[in-house]
Amino acid sequence: MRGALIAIEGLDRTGKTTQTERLLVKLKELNIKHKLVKFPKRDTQIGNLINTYLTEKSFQLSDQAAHLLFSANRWEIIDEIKKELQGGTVVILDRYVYSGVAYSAAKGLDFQWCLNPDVGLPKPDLTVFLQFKQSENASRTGFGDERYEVAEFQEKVKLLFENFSTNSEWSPLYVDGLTIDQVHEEIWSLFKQYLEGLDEDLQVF
Ligand code: NYM
Ligand code: MG
Repeated sequence: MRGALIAIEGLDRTGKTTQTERLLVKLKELNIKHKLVKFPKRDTQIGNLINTYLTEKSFQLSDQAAHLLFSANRWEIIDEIKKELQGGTVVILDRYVYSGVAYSAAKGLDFQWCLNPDVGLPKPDLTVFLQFKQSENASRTGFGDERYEVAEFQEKVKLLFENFSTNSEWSPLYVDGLTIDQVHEEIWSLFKQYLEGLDEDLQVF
């Protein structure tokens, strides 16, 4: 049995990080082996560059080069993730390939071109996509000042994410009007069937 690979996806400010933290607490309580990986993973050399790109508007990089850095940031840690899965650990991803494609394609890059560098990465067994039914997101306060944290751009990203909604592992979760606890309960109800681990091999993008 291998561990499940679970991704939490969504636009900025939809509560991904809060929810992944809640999941970790629960998994700890239940004594289930788990590992969280947050992408971009900013504490590697590639991740450092990405962090500079996101936080310093003066750091100039072509959209293509930035895109490839985000993908490289996944590839540089994927063997470690696979090893954890083989050892029976549940791996939770806070953003993954879907963010990679949606944010770059929203800038006008070709969708398939955006997916290509990630082809071969393992597909999650479950992807929970946090979203707002209303485009309430656009008017939400609390955007930081990183690159991309602009309402109009987020609307474009949202449309691009919709391309994945036909994937079999894709589970949209509307968070409008729900409390943090309620969202957690919803995620948990999707999540719990994967806790025992899986026999089938990982699929790949
Ligand atoms: N982002 C994230 C991308 O543009 N491509 C990617 O492959 C990934 C993983 O990074 N606005 C963007 C989306 C976010 C930004 O992520 C930082 P976070 O989760 O806010 O730290
Ligand atoms: Mg963010």
